[in-house]
Amino acid sequence: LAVAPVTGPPSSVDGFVREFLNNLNYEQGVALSSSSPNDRYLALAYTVRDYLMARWLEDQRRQREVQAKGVCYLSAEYLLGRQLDNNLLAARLTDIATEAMAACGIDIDDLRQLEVEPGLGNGGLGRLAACFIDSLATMSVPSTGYGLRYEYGIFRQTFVDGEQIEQPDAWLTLGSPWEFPHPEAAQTIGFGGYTEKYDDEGVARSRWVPGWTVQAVPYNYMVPGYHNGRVNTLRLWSAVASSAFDLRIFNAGDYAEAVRAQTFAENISKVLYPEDSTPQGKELRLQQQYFFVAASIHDFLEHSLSPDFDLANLPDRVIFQLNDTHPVIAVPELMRVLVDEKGMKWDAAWAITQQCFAYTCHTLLPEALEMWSVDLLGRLLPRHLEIIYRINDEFLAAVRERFGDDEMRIRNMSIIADFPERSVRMAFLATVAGAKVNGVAELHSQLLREKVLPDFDEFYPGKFTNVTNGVTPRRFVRLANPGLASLITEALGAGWTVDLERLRGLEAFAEDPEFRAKFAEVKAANKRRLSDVLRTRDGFEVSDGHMLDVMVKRLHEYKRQMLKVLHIVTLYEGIASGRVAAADVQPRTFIFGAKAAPGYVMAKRIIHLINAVGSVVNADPRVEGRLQVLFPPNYNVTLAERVIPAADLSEQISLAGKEASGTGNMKFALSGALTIGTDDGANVEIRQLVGDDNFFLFGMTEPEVEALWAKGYKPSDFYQADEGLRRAIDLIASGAFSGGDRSTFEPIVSNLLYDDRFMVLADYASYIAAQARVDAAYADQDAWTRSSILNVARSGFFSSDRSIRDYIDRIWHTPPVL
Ligand code: 26V
Repeated sequence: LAVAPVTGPPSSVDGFVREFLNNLNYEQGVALSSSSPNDRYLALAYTVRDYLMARWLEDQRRQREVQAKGVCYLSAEYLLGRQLDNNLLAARLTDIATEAMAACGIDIDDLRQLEVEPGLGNGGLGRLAACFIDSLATMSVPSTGYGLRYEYGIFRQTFVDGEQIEQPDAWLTLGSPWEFPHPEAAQTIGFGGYTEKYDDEGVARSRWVPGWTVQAVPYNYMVPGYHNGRVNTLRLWSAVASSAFDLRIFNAGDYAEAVRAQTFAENISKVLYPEDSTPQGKELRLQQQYFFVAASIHDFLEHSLSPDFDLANLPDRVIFQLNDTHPVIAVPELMRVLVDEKGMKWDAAWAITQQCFAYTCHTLLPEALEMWSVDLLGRLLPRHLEIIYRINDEFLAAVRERFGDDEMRIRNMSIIADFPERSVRMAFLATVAGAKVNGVAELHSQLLREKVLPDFDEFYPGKFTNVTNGVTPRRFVRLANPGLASLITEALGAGWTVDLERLRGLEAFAEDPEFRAKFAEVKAANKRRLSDVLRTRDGFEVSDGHMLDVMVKRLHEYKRQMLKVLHIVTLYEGIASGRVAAADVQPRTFIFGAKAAPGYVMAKRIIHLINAVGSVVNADPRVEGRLQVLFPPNYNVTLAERVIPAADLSEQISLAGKEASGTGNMKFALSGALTIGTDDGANVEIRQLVGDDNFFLFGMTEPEVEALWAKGYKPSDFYQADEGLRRAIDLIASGAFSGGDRSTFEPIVSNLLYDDRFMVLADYASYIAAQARVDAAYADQDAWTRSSILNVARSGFFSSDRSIRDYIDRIWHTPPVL
């Protein structure tokens, strides 16, 4: 195999300039003098690519040759963020590229701004996948990320009169320099049709005859490790019709009909699902899931194994990690391939399959646990349904053998649910098939075992484990927080980027006034940077001297943005009513970032309310500018990278037991923000590590939540009992934030008073008290800075490198290949 020579990073600015001009001339077909900013951005991206290419080709060759066990990470979402800076950093090209651009009269910052981030994910789950592939590459673990190349990623959010409007995210329009299409490596994916039994030289066998097929075309993305010369691959699949159009129909003049099949097929990778509320939507989503996992499994078997490989040894070569239930249809697909196509005996195939999969659960909310109706599955994937039935029959037989005919238990454990309609519980299927099942934070893993899947935990001792989430320090410290990164390097030397526990060394510096001053200056500079971004992006002015109180995450009732709103309204009401002098209020800017699923009506109302409260509070002269509410639209990874480093206070206020982990919470702690949070998800571990003195804890614990439900929760009792709460809710109900119209936010108010599934009112008093402690603490800036430094120093545990190490030790057993 011919491989380009492995070159190191270019040692000279000249070399980079030459390569850049080459790309501008020969790839973009323009001269520097007549090039557009986009031409220049693309040429720069191509140049960075070129320097990574030799390493990439070499690593692809090695992964095939070394035959080590590797990870196939199967995820429907990768929320990558911008690539240029990340790839420059990984390849040690940042300085050279900056100088080279300057030599061409270009400010590299202007080009950075042009990159449209690939928003191929909804939130934490997709961003986690992106952090994990970064760590896998940095730690030299043989691995491939597999997913879907959505033509439209997460919608672009705008506000019209304070209400969310969704626009399609056409991220590919101006060219996508980071991807490499490989149409020659396309896989054919079947759907529909029927199954049949046939006689194969005396052996009774089954096979699937699909009714229609789609081509899956892979697009490869480089995933460079940090400073280690490794480049892994992210492979995203795009759907292309098996035949472009029907020439007979076309010639007869019905052009729309002639391309109908094409449109239908290509819809599969058209758009990322922000929800799944319609039946048609559901079917398309199942198509997406099967499409990408089938393509990925076939791809792995075809390209990563030698032709004479004995499939009995498959578990020595691969672990397929299921990122939530979205890829779980991979389980019957591998069984189908092994049994129907490779002619393996069922029991042997099942033994292999059970060693080749592991499952990560990312939620506890029952409505988020996927179920597929048997009717739909049977129509779309008839053979897979048969296989699932057999897996279930054998599993339930084993349960019977162990526990007797305990029908209640059998019904509770069945992969097939009978109510409300007959359907497949994908989380159960993943649990039965997976070698390991993990939750994403200690508390979540414990609740998963004890509350969601207790029968399975009993039946499969040792199957359940925890891997607490993490975030990549490359993107979220080095790139997003360069000031802090330099300060840390100055204090501790350079190794911390790949060994984040070294941040512990900062503890001593927390006692050094000079260091504290420098640290505070970094935070101030980050606030100015954010302020610049919000000014150009949204026309906002961030006031000097304000505490930045930030809540950024998807809009969901369980995350309780409403609790934050009630806090703001309480502060505002105090001033507006004249009971509190504005001068006595700690100046704060509240920043929200949140997208609501387009069909999630209550979430969209809450967005409307936040904007409405902001309009009133920001414009009321009585507030004297001491409270400010900013809600920049379209929160995404790019904005997160500016907002998080500037934050003073991190809002992590979900109802205990509802947030599986959270990962934003970790990014904030690593940026020196102090957390106000409940005892939920990874907050628990953050607080244990940073210490109670450096964390504002409030709210009920998970057992207290359970006890209150058991006793009977009446939110109106809390409303009656708390004057501040009453005033805040009454002000919203009065129409004060809706031009006097009482109906606009009435559904929010009555939901809180009469339903309040997430116990906002029950935690209100405790939250307000904690916020008072925040105010008091912030008044002593030097002490706050000390706490802030300790947050950074003690958060090294939350590196995604540590998460990956845990996956390797507890689940994958795939040592790095150096
Ligand atoms: C999905 C759905 C879909 C249907 C409607 C309600 C609903 C609610 C939540 C979800 C989230 C599903 C999976 C997910 O994104 N989980 C997030 O995963 C992160 C990474 O592990 C974790 O930090 C977050 O706590 C968790 O919510």
